[in-house]
Amino acid sequence: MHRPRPSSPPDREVTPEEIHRGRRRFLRQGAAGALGILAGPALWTAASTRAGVRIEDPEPGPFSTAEEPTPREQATTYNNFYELGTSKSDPARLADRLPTEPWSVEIAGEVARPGRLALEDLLRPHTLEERIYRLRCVEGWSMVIPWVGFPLADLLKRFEPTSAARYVEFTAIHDLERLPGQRREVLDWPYVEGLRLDEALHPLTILAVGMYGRALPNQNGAPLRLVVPWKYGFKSIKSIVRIRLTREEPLTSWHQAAPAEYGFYANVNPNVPHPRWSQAHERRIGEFLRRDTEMFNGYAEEVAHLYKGMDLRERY
Ligand SMILES: Nc1nc2c(c(=O)[nH]1)N[C@H]1C(S)=C(S)[C@@H](COP(=O)(O)O)O[C@H]1N2
Ligand SMILES: [Mo]
Repeated sequence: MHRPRPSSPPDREVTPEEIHRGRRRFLRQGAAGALGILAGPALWTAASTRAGVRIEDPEPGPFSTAEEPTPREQATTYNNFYELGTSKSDPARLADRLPTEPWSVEIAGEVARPGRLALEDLLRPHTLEERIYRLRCVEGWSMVIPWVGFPLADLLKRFEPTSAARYVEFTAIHDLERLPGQRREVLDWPYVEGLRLDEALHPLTILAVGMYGRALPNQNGAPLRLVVPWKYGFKSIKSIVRIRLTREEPLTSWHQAAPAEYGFYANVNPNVPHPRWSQAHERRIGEFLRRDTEMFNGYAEEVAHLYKGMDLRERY
């Protein structure tokens, strides 16, 4: 993550590994423009995040599971993305209906430096990492996905949250003309999600721009999505256009739609059933036998302290 930039050489001995990386970076600076490779920090362009563009050399990030990733084919054809339709096959089928260029993100609310940035300017200072995370949907299926992204904390800190900021609200694209799913009022559009500020700043929480070594396919939330691996999949909001720091707990779409079924926290918890089904087991996409669901989706060691003293049945 703290990879030295070419402009600021580290004032210690340069290791062979760094020389190798430096040369690779140099080579891809030449190749990037010509081939449209999603390249290092100085080289972002609007085209860099176009779905499917190859991501060169993301750093291996922390917290990756050693489990086998779900086949890419399945992770990109079995999706929930209600803006494109409510069936699992709609998002891949209608992916080209999502307009992703140009893309900008507004940073608003309780920050010292609010503003709207073109996506490439938002991304430029960040170094991409690959993190292989489990993702479990509230419906009872799960996947293992090699994400490419960077810690949300790094981005939030740039905009300097004020001392009044306690939550982060995320809003997804709203385009009634182009998004087929938004013609139906299955949710009160746009899709909104939220985190407590300490959850948002947790080092597991990332903004993803890619998966499987390539820029995000539209159906997986291009060009920018949240990934919060210890929470049910619906917290990992896709196609983000606004990030707002707030004093109050945001009203999230799924909670608003069905408050008894979907809470603000939505932590993966095998001990707290959904009102209509158990959450004790899950089916890993591509596998036949069901697995036991783990507390906090297997990330308890990293995140359990965030909820110390909280009644997780009350605050589901
Ligand atoms: N904007 C938006 N984000 C969304 C959704 C959605 O409908 N709209 N569905 C959520 C749900 S329920 C899940 S399980 C995950 C699925 O992510 P994936 O398709 O990349 O596996 O996206 C989440 N993010
Ligand atoms: Mo989900």
